[in-house]
Amino acid sequence: MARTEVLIAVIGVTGAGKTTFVSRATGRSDLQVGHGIDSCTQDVIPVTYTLDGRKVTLIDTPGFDDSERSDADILGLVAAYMADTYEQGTLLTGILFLQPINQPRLQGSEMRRTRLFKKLLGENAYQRVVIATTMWNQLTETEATARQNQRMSRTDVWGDMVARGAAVVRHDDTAQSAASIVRRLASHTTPVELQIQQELLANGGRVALTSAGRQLDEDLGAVITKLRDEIEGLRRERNVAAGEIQELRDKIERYERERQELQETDLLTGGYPEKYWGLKKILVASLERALPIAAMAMANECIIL
Ligand SMILES: Nc1nc2c(ncn2[C@@H]2O[C@H](COP(=O)(O)OP(=O)(O)OP(=O)(O)O)[C@@H](O)[C@H]2O)c(=O)[nH]1
Ligand SMILES: [Mg+2]
Repeated sequence: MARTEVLIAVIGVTGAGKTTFVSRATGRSDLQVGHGIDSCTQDVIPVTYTLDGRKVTLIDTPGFDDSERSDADILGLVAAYMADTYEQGTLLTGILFLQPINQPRLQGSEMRRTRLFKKLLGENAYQRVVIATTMWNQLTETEATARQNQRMSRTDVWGDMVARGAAVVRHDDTAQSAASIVRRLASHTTPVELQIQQELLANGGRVALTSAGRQLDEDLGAVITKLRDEIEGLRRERNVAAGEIQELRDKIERYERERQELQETDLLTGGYPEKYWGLKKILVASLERALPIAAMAMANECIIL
């Protein structure tokens, strides 16, 4: 028998069209859609509606690559929400990953964020992922199709997810298109656990110890090294404005702060914004209950090994 309740996480970079999708699907016109270059959604926002007689909740999330907040902070927010719902036994039915197709080319930042999403999800969840491309009306059909195919054919972009059952579909920004995507995600009858949910439980709430946390730390380290190399290169040149080097130093400082922040994001004991204390409390209670079970599971794994 089909489960009656459907829970779908909507993820993707800032400006991908996540809130617009939720608005199209639910028919709600009061959701805050972004205008201009600044990021819009600042929190994890579940929106519930009814589709084909079933209760469906779409979880809108703040996009990575935010203009105001670091990726570490966003990862912490998403992780806290996922840990909380996991604790309540409310598992996801599927994940909708939105990707704007009007990016000029496959940039490093898109590759980094895609990698981060994969680590958040874990390979076992790929079959529950629908990758929907947005912004088709911003470029020609041929060009958009070519960009989508390129991403599907490369294993370091979506290829590995597709090989494990992820679907790639075009979303043309209409209510019909949104409904057909939600139906596809809702067709599964069993819930799915995300890697980050399992890992947070196993690591006592330390985001930095999850695969996504490690990936983000590695990426930040690589960006800092690149910036340092750039400074070295500039130093060797003549007539370089001091301001140029200072700008790079400021960037390094910002990324180092972000890295530090990531290390400190602990959903159990501290370093987390006050407004999530409620979530923390729930998580502490859940861990107290779940840790013996997790320990047993790990012991079983050792025996199998
Ligand atoms: N052309 C086109 N524009 C879109 C589409 N989806 C969203 N937009 C526009 O893109 C802008 C950003 O959309 P949002 O829905 O706020 O994006 P978001 O992913 O929620 O962004 P954050 O909340 O910052 O993470 C808005 O101006 C939307 O009107 C689409 O499919 N096609
Ligand atoms: Mg939004």
